[in-house]
Amino acid sequence: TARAARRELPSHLLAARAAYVLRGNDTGTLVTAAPRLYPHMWSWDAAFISIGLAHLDVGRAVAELDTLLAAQWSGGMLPHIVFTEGGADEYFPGPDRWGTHELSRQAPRGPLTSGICQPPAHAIAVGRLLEIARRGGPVDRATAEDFVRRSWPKLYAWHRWLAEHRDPGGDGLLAVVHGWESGMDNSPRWDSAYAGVRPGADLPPYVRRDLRLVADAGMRPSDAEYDRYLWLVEEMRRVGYDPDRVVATSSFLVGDVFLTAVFALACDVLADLGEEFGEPATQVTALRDWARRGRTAVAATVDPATGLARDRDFRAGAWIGTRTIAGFAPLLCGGLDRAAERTLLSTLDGPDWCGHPGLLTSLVPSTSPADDAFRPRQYWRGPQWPVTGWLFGWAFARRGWAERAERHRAQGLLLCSDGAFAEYYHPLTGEPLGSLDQSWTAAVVLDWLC
Ligand code: 9YW
Repeated sequence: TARAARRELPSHLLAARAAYVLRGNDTGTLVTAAPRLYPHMWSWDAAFISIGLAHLDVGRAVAELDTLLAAQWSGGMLPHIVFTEGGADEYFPGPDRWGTHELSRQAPRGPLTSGICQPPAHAIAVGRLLEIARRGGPVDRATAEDFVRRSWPKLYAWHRWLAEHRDPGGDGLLAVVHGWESGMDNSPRWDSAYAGVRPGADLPPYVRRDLRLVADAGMRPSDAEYDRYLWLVEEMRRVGYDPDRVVATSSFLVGDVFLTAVFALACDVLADLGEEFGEPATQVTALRDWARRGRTAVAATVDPATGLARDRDFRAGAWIGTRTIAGFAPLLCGGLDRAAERTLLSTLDGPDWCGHPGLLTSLVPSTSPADDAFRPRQYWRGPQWPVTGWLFGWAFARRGWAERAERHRAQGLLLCSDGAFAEYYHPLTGEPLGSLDQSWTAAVVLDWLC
């Protein structure tokens, strides 16, 4: 069987190897997302990576988030990529193509960054980091507590930016202006919205670099997809990355139910930290309010026919009903009534999802194995991603579903026990896919193990 063919490392070797991966990808001030494919810092990767680092060295974990926060735009946005100097030629689109430092007054002049954002998992990471540090000695504890005080206002500004500039419907469903912002780059969630993006004849030419670095181009997005990705960047350049003009002009504007759920969760975590650390009551109240609005908005997207949450294409004025992992967003943040939540949980456990008879492990696949859009080897079109597995497991524990969280952790460890720390895995065979030695995979494995 597929399982018998897989090597399974014992826990202590797996942990040692995970630590080695994080060490190997560490440039000193940041851990690159992956050794070759992604030689920079990605925003939500940095959040998960800091959780893994906290198990090894709390000071280093704090430094990771400090590096990201140092790249925060003056308006509050945390950029989706912080570019390392050395890696600039290795990855496309790099800082020249984004040109944020030349085109936007809000962008930092150094380090250079991209001009979009990613899901706000950072407060979740800070909360977890503090928890881990408090299990250590007084120095770890003081380091983490000092960091919470230092980072809280910046994280608050980041959340406020999302609430103020990314809620075009005014109901709490936060929008992305690029599939990259969702963190699920080529998910079939975005296919219909991308179909409405028409790259102009004046799209400046470019050369992809990612294809040289994966064994099989079929695991990566297609060229037609890349043209659209780059066209959206071009549109943003033309309005100087002004947040409201971007929302007004982008040919891609989609209410992202998964990002909104992460936001709602992160707002609550940040509010909890704010209460504990005596941050301004008005700001704590604002966070609670955004969390509530987010949860309500997520619940309101649920398709009465399937029970799954949906994204909202604001340009087309249409719901997006593709069966992807985002359909389970309400399980992350709550907000459903009991009956609806029970239905969604049984869908999750059922044969179209985690209970699919062909799956090697029961982590949530990125796309339903029962859907026509399912491609088991292709990126966000079917593979299981350890990092989203961690997020669901953590949320289940927070929601009080201890047994479900524990099952999730065991299944995640089983998937990752080959020690390859792949970016994503074939859900039917467990074959490691995409980049190997991916930092956030190593990080979540460390957290699962410790
Ligand atoms: C790209 C770094 C990033 C993740 C995203 C993932 C992928 C980058 O890698 O996107 O160039 O395709 O989709 O979520 O942050 O790990």
